[in-house]
Amino acid sequence: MAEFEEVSRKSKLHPKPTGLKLQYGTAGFRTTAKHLDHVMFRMGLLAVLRSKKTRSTIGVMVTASHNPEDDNGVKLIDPMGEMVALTWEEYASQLANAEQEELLHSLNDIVKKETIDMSQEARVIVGRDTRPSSESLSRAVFDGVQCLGSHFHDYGLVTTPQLHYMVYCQNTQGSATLEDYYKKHSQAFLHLTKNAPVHANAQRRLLVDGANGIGALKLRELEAFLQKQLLVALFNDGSTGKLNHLCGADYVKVQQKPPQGIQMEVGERCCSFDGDADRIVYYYTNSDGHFHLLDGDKIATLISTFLKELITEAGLDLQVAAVQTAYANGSSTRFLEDTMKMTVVCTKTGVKHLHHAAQKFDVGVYFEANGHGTVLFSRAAEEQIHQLAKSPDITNEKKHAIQLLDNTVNLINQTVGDALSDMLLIEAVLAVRGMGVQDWDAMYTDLPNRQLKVKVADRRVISTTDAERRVVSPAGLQEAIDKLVAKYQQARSFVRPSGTEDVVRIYAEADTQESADALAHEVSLAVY
Ligand code: 16G
Ligand code: ZN
Repeated sequence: MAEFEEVSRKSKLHPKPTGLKLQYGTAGFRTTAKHLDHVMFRMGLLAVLRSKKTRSTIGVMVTASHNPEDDNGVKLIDPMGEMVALTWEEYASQLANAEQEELLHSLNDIVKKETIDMSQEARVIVGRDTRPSSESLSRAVFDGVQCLGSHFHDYGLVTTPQLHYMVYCQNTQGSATLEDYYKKHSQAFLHLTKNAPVHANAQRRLLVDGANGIGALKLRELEAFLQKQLLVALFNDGSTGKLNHLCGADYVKVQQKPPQGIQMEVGERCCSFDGDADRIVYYYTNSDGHFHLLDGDKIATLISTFLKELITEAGLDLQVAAVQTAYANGSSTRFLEDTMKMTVVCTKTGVKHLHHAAQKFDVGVYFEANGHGTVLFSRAAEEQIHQLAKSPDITNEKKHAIQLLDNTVNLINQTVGDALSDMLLIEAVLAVRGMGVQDWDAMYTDLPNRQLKVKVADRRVISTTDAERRVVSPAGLQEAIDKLVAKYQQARSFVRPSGTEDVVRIYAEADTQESADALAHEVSLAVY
């Protein structure tokens, strides 16, 4: 273990609090920033091993997304910009939880299990969000990488999806800059919006709540590439407010109300990012003061309808499917299946599950109701679109559709949900179709719904099946929920243990808000 001498020395500077156990959860490690220094150091080590194993660049993102400012977290990004493979999540937990004296043993164990050639070069890229703790925690990652004799590149402040994209570009094109990211997305946006009816140009004003986080900083950078074709009024830009505090996509979605710090006029289109800008939700208020939320389900509907129409107009034979979770509003599922005649798949919560399911289709549109999502095109579908867009012998009508489609592909960050690229895509679709936010909202009417969370002694006593829609244990709980649901019209409810917090989450929907609220409350009592 001579090659680990430096690890042994440096790890003493990043000591693990004895007995502390953390789990690589749905979106990596996430907890109070105070407990994460040793985890960061060790994720630096693990990223090097993963890089040697895959002979590719690996990403390490320091962020806790929508969590409070004092939390932090870290996740690893695999070679094609996707979430790290499942077995490596387990190694991550194993390495993070090894007591100080077991660290080298644990490291060696992974090297052996994966038959890693330690002489192989490694390359790790690192990014971080704007939390006060993120800078020093990312230095702990660098320490980990360096003491295995490897190189890292620090992208500094970036959104999570930007780092995913940088990993992808490094491994497919050999280089990756933020400027390339902005150029690619803005050019596709400008090409698409050139096709907008003239009156739609006047509507391209958008109010953005930056959650006082990294998304606000990066939106400012993106704006410089947009040639004033999108007029952004940015609120919660981090200059005064606290990250995610009373603002951001998660707050707006869960509270079903506007963020603080935004000044919205009736009918104005607004959106909120989350703390690392991988989620987005839209909203507006109508003339009688009602708040209307356009969440991930509405976004998926808008985008998949647009894609399906273009595919049909271009004469392509590609299957468009939508991937949702149990949180998807029942009305959205019905609209996609019954009106749009689309295949709809339901998976467990967590981006990786949706991403994998979406990969099975020519075009897979996946969105969580909370606003995290993107579109995946199979390699064959993408190739077909690019080829046809270049073909000289197609009718003008088809040509128009295929060029829109081609630019749409270029506008999408396929590695992961991306608030910036999703925002540009939504804005482009609305502009091209000459739609306002109310027209979009009118595609279907959401069923009233309510989310609650309850603290329980041990959330792991609840286990679920059928993409988290039914409880397996404790015995009797599902029957109790079924009975409660039966009391209401158009009702549905489920409970699931959170993958990011020590709570059990409850979702209920029904024909009226009163019923949805009452059902959620009654189900929460059944969980205790
Ligand atoms: C994480 C997930 C998100 C999921 C949420 C559920 C990623 C990148 N993020 O934020 O997709 O909706 O966890 O949280 O996978 P919960 O398990 O606490 O409800
Ligand atoms: Zn996030």
